[in-house]
Amino acid sequence: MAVAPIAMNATTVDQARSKVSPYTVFVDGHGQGVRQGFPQGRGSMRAGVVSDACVYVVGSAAKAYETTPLDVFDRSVVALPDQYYLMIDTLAAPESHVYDWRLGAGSGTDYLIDGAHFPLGNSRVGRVVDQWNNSAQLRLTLLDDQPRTITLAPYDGAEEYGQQLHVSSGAPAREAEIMTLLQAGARNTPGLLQAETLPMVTSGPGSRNLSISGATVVFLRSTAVGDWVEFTIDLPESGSYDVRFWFGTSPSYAQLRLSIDGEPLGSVVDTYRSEITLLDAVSFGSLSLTAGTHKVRLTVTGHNASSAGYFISVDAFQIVRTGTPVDPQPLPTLAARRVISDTAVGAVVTRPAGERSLTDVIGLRTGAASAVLEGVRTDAEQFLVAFDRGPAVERYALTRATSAIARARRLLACTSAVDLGVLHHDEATLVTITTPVDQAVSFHVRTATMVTVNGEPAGVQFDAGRQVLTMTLAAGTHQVVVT
Ligand SMILES: [Ca+2]
Repeated sequence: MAVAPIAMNATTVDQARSKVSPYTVFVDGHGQGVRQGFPQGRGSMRAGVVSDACVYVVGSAAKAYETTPLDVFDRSVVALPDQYYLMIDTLAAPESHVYDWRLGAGSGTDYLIDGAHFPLGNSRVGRVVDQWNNSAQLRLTLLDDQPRTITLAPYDGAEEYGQQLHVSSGAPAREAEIMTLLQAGARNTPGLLQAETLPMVTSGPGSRNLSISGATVVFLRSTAVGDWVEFTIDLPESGSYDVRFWFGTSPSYAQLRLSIDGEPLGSVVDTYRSEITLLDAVSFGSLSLTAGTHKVRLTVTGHNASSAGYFISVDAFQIVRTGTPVDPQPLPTLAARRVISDTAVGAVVTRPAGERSLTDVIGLRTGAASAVLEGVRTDAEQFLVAFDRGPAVERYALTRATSAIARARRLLACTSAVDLGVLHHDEATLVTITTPVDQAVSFHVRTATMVTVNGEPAGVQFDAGRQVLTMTLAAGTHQVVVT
């Protein structure tokens, strides 16, 4: 299903590639053309509404495939800048093909599919992919009607780039759509200390930093029972602390125990494994510590009968006040589903907002007629309405629209199509509006006592009963603040 075409100046796809997306769609296993005379890309990128409420961008690259030219390859991205992205890949071709969405997934991270850890080289049918490292987290939720096979594989021919996620469109077809919700955020483990960043001494053996599964670890070249490595830490306050460690494993690693300021804590840990990888977090229990400097020592106590040596490696450890969270703050849970009508395709996303939740209706018009979807009627090419309660909206955004009604509330009325984004804050309503001509524009705001346009006070009419603001604007883009 092709989305409605839009008319704007196209930039080169090289810009789209470098600024928007490390993601690519493969057609029957083939990527986009790269040889001389067939420049990579051959596409265009166009922007819709760009506002505090929403950003909408479309990239098109149907002719980028040298062996299998497509009729349509549009990638529409709707971003709620502070919340999430919705990405819709729309593909159509004269012949049937299998489409394979490939996401450059980096290296040294954890992957989960539908909440279960997922090893490199495996495939699984799933819906939600989580990707973590020590500082960031990314979640992809596939909103397609049918389940997708997801594969985590090395980056073909460029293994130094780490891994790729492949999402297959399934059986060959002339048309395909891959709709994905993306959430990103920080992933900071409370009280995490990277071993390689701490002051350190050993009982004699040399040490150096190594990379294991993408993590930097302190590797101790220990050779006998009793060898140790000791880190110095500084605690800001006295109290009870919980202690966890992350160790590397290998066929030549030792058994070790932890002591803090000379006092043993927890059990002996065997870091021998037949694989070189990282152990899951090892908990050593809790102890009372005073504010100030402490010595955290790992001592070799022996080795597994299968191990070839006494080496150890330490990735990181965590010392947090007992009773406080030990895991990173997870990404907010969003409920999302694909929705479709005769005139539009999109998604409904429910997201938490303080004590309540908001329901976002996001749509792309699919034909010449006005789009009708989930209580929204508009001639916009793309639309977003975030419903609060009943017809109340937290934000809305419309690309190239003259009219929009949501649950019987008038959102927009004008003569020439505008791009409009409206975000209601408690203190003010932030509006970005682009009009191609001088015209009067009427749009919904909750209240209006004072209005500025590009920082200057402006004369407006406000219909308090219908909550509609009317103002005359010159051609161009304007920042409107309503208080
Ligand atoms: Ca580390």
